[in-house]
Amino acid sequence: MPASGFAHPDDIRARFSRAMSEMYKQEVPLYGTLLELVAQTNEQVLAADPALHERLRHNGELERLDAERHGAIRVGTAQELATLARLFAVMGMQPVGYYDLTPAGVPVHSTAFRAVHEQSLAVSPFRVFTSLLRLELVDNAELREQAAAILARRQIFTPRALALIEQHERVGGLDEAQAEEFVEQALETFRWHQRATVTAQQYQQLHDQHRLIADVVAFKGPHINHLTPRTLDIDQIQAGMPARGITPKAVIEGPPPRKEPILLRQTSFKALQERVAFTDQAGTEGSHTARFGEIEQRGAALTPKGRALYDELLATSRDALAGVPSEGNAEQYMRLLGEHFSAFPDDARQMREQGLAWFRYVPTASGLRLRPLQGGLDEWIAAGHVAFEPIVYEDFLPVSAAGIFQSNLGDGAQNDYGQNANQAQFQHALGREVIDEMALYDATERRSIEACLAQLR
Ligand code: OOG
Ligand code: NI
Repeated sequence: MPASGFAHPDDIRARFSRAMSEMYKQEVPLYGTLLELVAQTNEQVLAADPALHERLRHNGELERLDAERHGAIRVGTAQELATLARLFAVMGMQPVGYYDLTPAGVPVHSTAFRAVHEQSLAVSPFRVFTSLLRLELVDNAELREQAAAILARRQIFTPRALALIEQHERVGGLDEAQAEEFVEQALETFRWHQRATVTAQQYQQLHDQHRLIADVVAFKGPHINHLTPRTLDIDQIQAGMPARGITPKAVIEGPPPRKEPILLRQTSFKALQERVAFTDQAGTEGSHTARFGEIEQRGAALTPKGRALYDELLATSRDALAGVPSEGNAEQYMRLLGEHFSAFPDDARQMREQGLAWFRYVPTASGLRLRPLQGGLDEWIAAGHVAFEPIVYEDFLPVSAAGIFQSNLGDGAQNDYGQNANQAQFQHALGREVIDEMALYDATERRSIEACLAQLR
């Protein structure tokens, strides 16, 4: 807890995510259209399911239902990544997990900056999927050096943002006025710039190497490339996008629809072609395609055992589909997913008994009435004195992230970077280790068990 007089990091994060949403709606009007569709669909789902409505109201989730759950950026250098880590720390966000995107032909590796404690997540779950370009994987030495030189010249943070980060580190927090200024200044790093920093020809060379490289290198900063609200029915939105003039990606990433949702399901609209000005042009004669909108629906966080089963079932579903999921085989892919995932129990009790998911435990009214109780958790659950519900998954999925990248980078040229995970190198750039997400779910589950024991024994 910060000392009194400091703005709470959770509040700074909540404010920042609202400011980001306002900015992005203005920058990408089609994203505003997606938000309308999400709000309307959520309303319909709630009207048709009073029990769900009541549960969300009870959990305090109703008010922030439509708020963004995540965004994504891509940076070019170790220094940029390390400074971002310091910037996100002001908002109580830490790097969780390591994602290698090279198997998908995308020359980046990534982490998710997010809150780590369930109480902070309840205030604002906003997270930023952050990728670092891996120029070392580009085999054209001349282009590699040119890109590195261009990146070395840019400063993606405002002087005031840097000063406020230092202030936060020096004294351990920011007061109200500083926090407000911090949100304004931090936002500048994520703003879109129509003016590129390279000539049309340089852009073309970077683009020919990989569209992602052009996106990272040719601009003043790591513009936010999408934001992602939460939906209560992702299948309905996927089906409803075309009627609103929104072109969805071919398939929803992640597990198939289930009664008891697991992990993360995501879909997006395809990136828009936008006008840009290169340095050797007077007007905006150029164009660039990078920014889009996404939606997500989250379910249970899985234990290592549950995650291994998920990975296996996803891999066998994909193997059974000849080729990658696309418009042409979308229906077949969804059918295969459904078939293969019948091997994953679709029931919280079974998932718990088989150790497939993480759970939060709470004493029931009968447990509280009859305390002090003898015995332990399993007996109390059997007797109805303790209830449990899955802990929500707060992270990302590498295969899904690859699908999102590919749909917005264009399905065209596939590069081959082999399998090239290098977590040590990523952490060296970041200036610290990433947190293991499983340890966080384990700690959240343990805290809820300890609270039950303390209340009921
Ligand atoms: C990030 C793509 C990954 C997700 O939700 O899995 C992602 C990017 O395009 O920069 O956002
Ligand atoms: Ni995303």
